[in-house]
Amino acid sequence: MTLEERLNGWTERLYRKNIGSCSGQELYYSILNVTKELMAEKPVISGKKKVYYISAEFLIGKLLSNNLINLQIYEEMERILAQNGKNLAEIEEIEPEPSLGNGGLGRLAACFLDSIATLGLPGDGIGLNYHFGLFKQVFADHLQTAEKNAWMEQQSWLTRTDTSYTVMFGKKKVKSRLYDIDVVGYENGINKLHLFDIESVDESLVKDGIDFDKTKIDKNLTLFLYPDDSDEAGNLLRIYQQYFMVSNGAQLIIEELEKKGYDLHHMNEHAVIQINDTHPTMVIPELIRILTEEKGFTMDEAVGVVSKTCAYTNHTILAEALEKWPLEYLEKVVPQLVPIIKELDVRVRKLYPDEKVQIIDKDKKVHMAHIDIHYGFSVNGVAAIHTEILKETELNHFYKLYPAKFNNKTNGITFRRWLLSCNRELAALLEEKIGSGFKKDAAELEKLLDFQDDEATLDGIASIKRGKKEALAAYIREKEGVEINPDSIYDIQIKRLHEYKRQQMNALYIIHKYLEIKKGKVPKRPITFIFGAKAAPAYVIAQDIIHLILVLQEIINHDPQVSPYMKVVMVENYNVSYAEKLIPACDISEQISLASKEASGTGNMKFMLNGAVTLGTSDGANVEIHQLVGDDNIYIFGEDSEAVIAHYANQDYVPKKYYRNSKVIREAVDFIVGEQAMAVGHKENLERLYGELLNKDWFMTLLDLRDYIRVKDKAFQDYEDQAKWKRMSLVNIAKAGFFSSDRTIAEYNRDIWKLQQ
Ligand code: 26Q
Repeated sequence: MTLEERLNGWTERLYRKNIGSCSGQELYYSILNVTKELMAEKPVISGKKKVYYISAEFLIGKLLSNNLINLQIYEEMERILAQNGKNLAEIEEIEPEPSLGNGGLGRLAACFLDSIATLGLPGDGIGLNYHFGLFKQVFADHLQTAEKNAWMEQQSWLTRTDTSYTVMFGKKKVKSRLYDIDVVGYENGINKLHLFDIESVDESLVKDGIDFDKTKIDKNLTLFLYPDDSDEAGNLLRIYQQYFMVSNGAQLIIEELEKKGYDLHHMNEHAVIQINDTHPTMVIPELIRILTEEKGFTMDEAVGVVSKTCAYTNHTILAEALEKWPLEYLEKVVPQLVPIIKELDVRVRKLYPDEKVQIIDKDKKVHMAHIDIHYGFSVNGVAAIHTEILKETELNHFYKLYPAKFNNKTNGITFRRWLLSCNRELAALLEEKIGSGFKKDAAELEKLLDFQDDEATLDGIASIKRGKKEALAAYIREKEGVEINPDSIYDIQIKRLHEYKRQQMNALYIIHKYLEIKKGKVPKRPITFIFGAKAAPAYVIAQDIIHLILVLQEIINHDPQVSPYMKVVMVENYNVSYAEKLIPACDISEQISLASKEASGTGNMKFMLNGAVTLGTSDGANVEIHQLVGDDNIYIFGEDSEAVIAHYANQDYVPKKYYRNSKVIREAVDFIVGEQAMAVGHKENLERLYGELLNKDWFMTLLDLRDYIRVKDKAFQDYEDQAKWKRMSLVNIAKAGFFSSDRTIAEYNRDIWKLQQ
């Protein structure tokens, strides 16, 4: 049967219509069903050993375009629709975006699933099916408000399975239900994303906004993803969610091993469990509990084999983000794990007296990362500098105990989504110039370097960028009601809102530029400053920073003297789909975290791949981008991680000193509580932010502000040398191959998983 016949079959079956008479919505469901059917016909990837990637977050984004690309039927589908007067790109818009992640860590998990399947490695994801995912962001009165994001529909990529397990919370019993999403590799077979849910979940518990009764675990367990990116303390519900995830995961893994007839004593020869940050850490004591209580293992045997099966990835060095749960919380939620955790603690104490490496500390808090490090066989960081900091500073005590466990796996991104799908025009140009090999081997992008002096290629890339900037302007006009100028420079910072990422520093630059223009110093070319960011609702200063940016947007865009030269837009509800529109249109990629604080960053890689130039600190993967493209093709500023770590150690950073010593800084900071801002914004938010910057500034905004202004101005100036800029853009694309998640996953497999191919 041809693809067109299949599609017609579905439109007839579902709606008694042919393709041409269907609405967009009807076509979306029909194509969804065709695609699911085609995926079901693909072979499941199998082998002697399989990786289970357990993660509280899988930020998968919309799936239609990607699945069509990986099945290699995108063009054909596009043609069939066009012949019937329909547009595939428009139909893609209809798909709701599942928001099953906060940001980087969740998106990384999704990129990894794509690459695992593409490399033909047996590997499934295990996570939770949050009904409302992360909150939907709505701006009102220049403030962020949160609403539920109902993304699940009758027909979707989820397939309900017959699998159901019992999960015990002490004496309380909950029944789970497994939903699966097929993950199809590029020109390869199928793996699964297993998302567990509860049968008894009750969506009506959620009334206004995102508030709900936190006590009814059997009804609320999978309603929301905890809307927190590493800042606020967790609560009992989060522990319930975590245990529910790992208990189901452990049962699924053991069941699969037993079905295949494997001896659980050799579990490590057939399964490897990659623990994505500490959120799934309880899988370790849970497996030990099952093996000892139900499978007749001695404690030594269970601890031995589980330790050979589990591997841990660390995504942060922020102390406040390292999970520590009070033992009494665990006693309340999962009393059955407490004796196991205590036993694991006793074993550590017997070997190592050092208080810093204990599992249960003197305040009776359980350090989840410590369980992973003692009872896993691998500990990896996510960028070279991050792993070095873990080894030398944050986890140095552990590194001394287990040097061989530590390894680096620099993050990556799937080029199927972040090039082939979101920038089809650029992908086509690349194919024309360097052939199609880069689609399977991203390192081949380097062939583009042969074209650095080729005008046609340089102009081709520039004109694609221009087209994407126009498309973004149209989209922003429609969604945000803001007019932006495609002739302006697009300067973009999109990522979760956090003080360490320093959106506030970017805002201070914007104030500085505004004041300059007011004084008559106008930029050669207009600049558009674009932000996208959600803030954890309980993270007060983050809310204040969003408020400031929205206030600046209001003031600047409505100032007739200034708005021809600069505009500010903070897009509402930034998510994966928005990123797919923003990234191809970007000229300058803002990666300005305080050095040592951003473990890796992955947006930086997506921008580079799409021809943007990075303006960044020597932090995370920026360091590796810098090494790859060289000094001439990146803008690096600010103090480096060693200097920053020394400031913390010596406690010698005093923001007021920088404020006093620089008129530029003073004017920018004072603007926050000046008449103009106060007239538009809220006194409470603005004053609190002002006070924070002057008196605390834990993430050292003022430390780097002057250098940031200097280097950013230089970047804007360089943009006027278009010959130079176009070459920079090309070099960035050519050097991005290293950041393919196919490379990252090949390294995980080579060094940690050791699956056969
Ligand atoms: C912890 C405790 C209680 C509640 C929530 C949390 C929590 C939730 C989410 C802690 C951390 C996260 C997410 C972290 C994250 O996204 N980290 C990012 O991971 C990326 C992939 O490795 C890196 O590129 C980023 O640098 C890192 O910030």
